Amino acid sequence: MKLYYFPPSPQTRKAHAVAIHLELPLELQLIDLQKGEQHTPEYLKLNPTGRTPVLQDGDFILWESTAIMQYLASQVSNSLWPEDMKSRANIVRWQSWELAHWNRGCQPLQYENFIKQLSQLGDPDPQAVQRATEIFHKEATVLNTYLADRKFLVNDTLTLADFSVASSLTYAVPGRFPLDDYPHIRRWYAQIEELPAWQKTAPKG
Ligand SMILES: N[C@@H](CCC(=O)N[C@@H](CS)C(=O)NCC(=O)O)C(=O)O
Repeated sequence: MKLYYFPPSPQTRKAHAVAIHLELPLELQLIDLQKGEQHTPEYLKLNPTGRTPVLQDGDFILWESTAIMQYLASQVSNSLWPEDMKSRANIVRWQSWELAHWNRGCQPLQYENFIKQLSQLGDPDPQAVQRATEIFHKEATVLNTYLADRKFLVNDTLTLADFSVASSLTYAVPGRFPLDDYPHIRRWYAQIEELPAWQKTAPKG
């Protein structure tokens, strides 16, 4: 299997981390978003949305990080993606929440407070930061409360749900995410940061 990836991307990170955690052999092909390689005709044939990651398994092409994580984790029996329906539905619930809601707070904070400065695109837009901060607090309150009496998100063991929700926190420090009031999120995320697969996929520099 081959993963078309951009290592600094949180969406890439969660798929790549799952493969490393499960020790699945993966060929890696860099798609440099900074050079616009996601827009080449060859790449758009693989993913018409022009985004990373993409997984190729023979003739089978898959885009969208959540689908890729589930496909990777279905290759071998494991507790990240357990067999029973209720556990799987619970995992998909958190993966859906991450992309639909959590990421809507995290991604703009990451962009405004960190990426813009890194790419010399100007100062953060205060209105965009305020909007993202409001969304962040609303969703962080949900996550923090849920984690208050849980070690991990599903079945009190590490699952795909944790990799998904954690990926949005990749740039929490340089993106100045307001996490001070969310001790359960910080405690939970500290455990994820201990994982070798998370450390191996941390953005460089
Ligand atoms: N929903 C998609 C989002 C993928 C995504 O937004 N990838 C970003 C990097 S984090 C990307 O490739 N952006 C390139 C672009 O939009 O031109 C997924 O989960 O795979």
